Amino acid sequence: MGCSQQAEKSAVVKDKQPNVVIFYVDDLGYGDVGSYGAEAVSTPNIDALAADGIRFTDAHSSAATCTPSRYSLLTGQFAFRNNAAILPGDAPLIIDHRKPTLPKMFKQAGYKTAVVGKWHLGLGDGYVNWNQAVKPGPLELGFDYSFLLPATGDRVPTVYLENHHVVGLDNNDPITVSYEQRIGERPVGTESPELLKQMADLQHSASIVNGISRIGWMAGGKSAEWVDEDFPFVFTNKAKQFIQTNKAAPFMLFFPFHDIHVPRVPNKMFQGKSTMGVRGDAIAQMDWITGKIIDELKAQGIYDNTLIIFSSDNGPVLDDGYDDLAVQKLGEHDPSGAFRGGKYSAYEAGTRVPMIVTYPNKISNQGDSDALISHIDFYRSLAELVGVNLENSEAIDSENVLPALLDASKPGREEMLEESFTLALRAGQWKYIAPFSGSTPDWLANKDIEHGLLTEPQLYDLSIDLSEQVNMAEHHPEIVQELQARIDAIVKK
Ligand code: NG6
Ligand code: CA
Repeated sequence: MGCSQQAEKSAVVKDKQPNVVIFYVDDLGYGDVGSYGAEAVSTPNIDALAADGIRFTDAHSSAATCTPSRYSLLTGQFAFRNNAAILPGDAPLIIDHRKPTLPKMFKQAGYKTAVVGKWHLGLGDGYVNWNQAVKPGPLELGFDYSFLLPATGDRVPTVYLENHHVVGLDNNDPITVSYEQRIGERPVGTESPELLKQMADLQHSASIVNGISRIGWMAGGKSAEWVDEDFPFVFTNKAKQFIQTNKAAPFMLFFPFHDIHVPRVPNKMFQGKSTMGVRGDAIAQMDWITGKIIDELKAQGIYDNTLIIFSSDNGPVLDDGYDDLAVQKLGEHDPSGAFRGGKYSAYEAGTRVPMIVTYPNKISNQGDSDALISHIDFYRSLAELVGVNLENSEAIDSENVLPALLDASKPGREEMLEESFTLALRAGQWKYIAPFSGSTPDWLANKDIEHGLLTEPQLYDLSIDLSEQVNMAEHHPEIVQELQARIDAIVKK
């Protein structure tokens, strides 16, 4: 090959569109991985990723629960605009498939797209018949391939959905799902506790599948039941296959984990890997999965040209419905790091989560970044990365923070909305939490969680009070008013 040909080739290789992989862990807290201070479990694969890129210290899921966070990530819009809240397992798809989405944006740039993992954004357009083609769903939203756990591990139906169809379904044993009443022949948690691997609260005590009682009832579908302990291999293999098949094309892989959501039933390979019981073992399992997928990128020679984002959909929770000893075995481990609250909470730990970005071909300035970033910003930032111009009405809440994703010294947002059961705003040194006038759901009020829902305004000065202990609202009524006005303006946008 002549000199000029070689130069041409390396220019082509250099300019080749990067692949994008988004690892989206479920309920992983700021303090839950080694590179963010965890000692009770080791996470060598995630720590290696952090050492190879940028470790963010002020990055946030857009909401403190799963469905709203995922909604915002895939649409670039706040969940409150569509009343997106935690969904039952038989809910219709809450994203309008006729509107722009993150995967459609990637397809415009010529990407192959896939989602492998937990969905929890609803499926179908009303009643879902699990025995026929289940749609609209991810394929209609712009994913070329999908392999899903349809809702959550603790919700029926406990089957995998590949593209439009339930995997391994026997037509003579059709599936029916109900969130209203008991149906079918399966035993239930309230009556047959002797069948359970973990005892559960009333909400999680309906149909028993694989020794775990779930939320909701399911009839039929015996041959299609998943085995929770197989998740690490099933999902990892599907992601690896997608990477192998599409290694030559630029691709976007969205990999939302089931881990470390309840029920936490890690494979025996990971049992005892941490000192804090199954919650820690599920973290070890999640780290292993992350490593295997990264190994595949490396084996294909495409790791350097892949932008990887590793983060979590909301903050940490210990007791989320099952007696799995997460509380009793916690020891010194602090899942939320120095921050107050956790999953469901308006305080920082509701949304402030670990976030790591790598992209060896492009990131020159690695290390820690304190840029303020919301996952809602992925949409516009990744559009910038792949060169797609967005419509005016598209991803209206998403900001372009691509410079900060590629350089640890670059700033992120100036202000940021946080969604929980109320709204909160970060601006400069301030964190303002709007008063909550609704009624706190019983299941939340009864939990040992600092949800931060108060009828009066809260204002914290994070520059001196990172763990939101001293409410300054009464001392700074003008700041409260100003920040509430900013929230009102964002809501009206
Ligand atoms: C809650 C469930 C909780 C969990 C959560 C969703 C009860 C009492 N609690 O309603 O167990 O499933 O929903 O978690 O039912 S999330 O990470 O998907 O938002
Ligand atoms: Ca979650």
